[in-house]
Amino acid sequence: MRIVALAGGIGGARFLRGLKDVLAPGDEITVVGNTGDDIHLFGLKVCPDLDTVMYTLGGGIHEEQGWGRADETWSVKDEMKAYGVGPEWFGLGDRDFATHIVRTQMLAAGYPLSAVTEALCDRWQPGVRLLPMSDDRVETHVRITDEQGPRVVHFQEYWVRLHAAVDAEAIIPVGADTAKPAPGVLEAIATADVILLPPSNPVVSIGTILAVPGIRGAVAASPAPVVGLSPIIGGAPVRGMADKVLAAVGVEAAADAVALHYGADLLDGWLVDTADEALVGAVEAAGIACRAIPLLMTDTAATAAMAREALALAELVRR
Ligand code: FO1
Repeated sequence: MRIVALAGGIGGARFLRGLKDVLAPGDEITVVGNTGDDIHLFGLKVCPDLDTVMYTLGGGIHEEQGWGRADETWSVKDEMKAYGVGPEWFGLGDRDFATHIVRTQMLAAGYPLSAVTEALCDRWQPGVRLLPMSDDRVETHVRITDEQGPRVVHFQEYWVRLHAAVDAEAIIPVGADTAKPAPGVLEAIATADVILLPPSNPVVSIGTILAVPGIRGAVAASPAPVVGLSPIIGGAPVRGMADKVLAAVGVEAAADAVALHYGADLLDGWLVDTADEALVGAVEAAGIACRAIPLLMTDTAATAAMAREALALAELVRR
């Protein structure tokens, strides 16, 4: 079976780890990763979501944090600080720096991001084919108004430095409108047997992937069943601050609202948490098959059970 998953960072990566646990021999996973969170820092290209998937599936992730490397040290960051060079608010550790240096070197030598990602994955052997959504630069910016007045900040500044404490007024995936899907993305979607939307952020992760021209249409047109898992449980994000960016696109932080935001043209099936069982009817009324199951990724067994349910729902709704 060929499975395609569109994934953001921590939530997506953890779900994929559970999905890998329930694969049958011969099954293949292609992950289309969000690159809208990418940021250039210290002259280096940092791809947080691609790296989070690669490290999580490759065994190098800092488990508690969910991002960055296990057993990390911070000498370079400390030295930069001693020179007065920031930003201090973004945690790049020594081990992680090596990834960004290799990536930046290869990009400067002319390799596209997809080829660079493949080269990095040669080391980590994540057990999936990891494709960036695009080789073109896409950068999510967020419009806010704070004590400095109305302004636009990079998504990482909004998320990490400002902790999404101010309202996001607009989410702008800069460059998405002219970006092309990376090589292999549309082909993987067109030939998939199942397409999964993990419980990643529906706006700044999966929404950004779908904003690359051609990708949403390919998913909607694919004969494969498309099944998503709600990142919202009981009206609040499981982790992160998805409610803030949902508000910016006028979507309520509720499991049914997120399904309707994706739309019945895209989704065939939707999983909500048992806490949201009362919302199943509203999702089904919109033409999307819906089941309520435990959606907390508390450990690998719980996550594998979610993946199993997603694949079972896909079979049920197979077009
Ligand atoms: N998240 C944080 O909350 N603080 C950080 O300092 C931080 C640094 C960081 C460095 C590399 C990387 O790959 C990810 C990093 N993240 C950090 C996670 C990241 O900001 C977001 O969680 C994702 O972009 C959202 O998917």
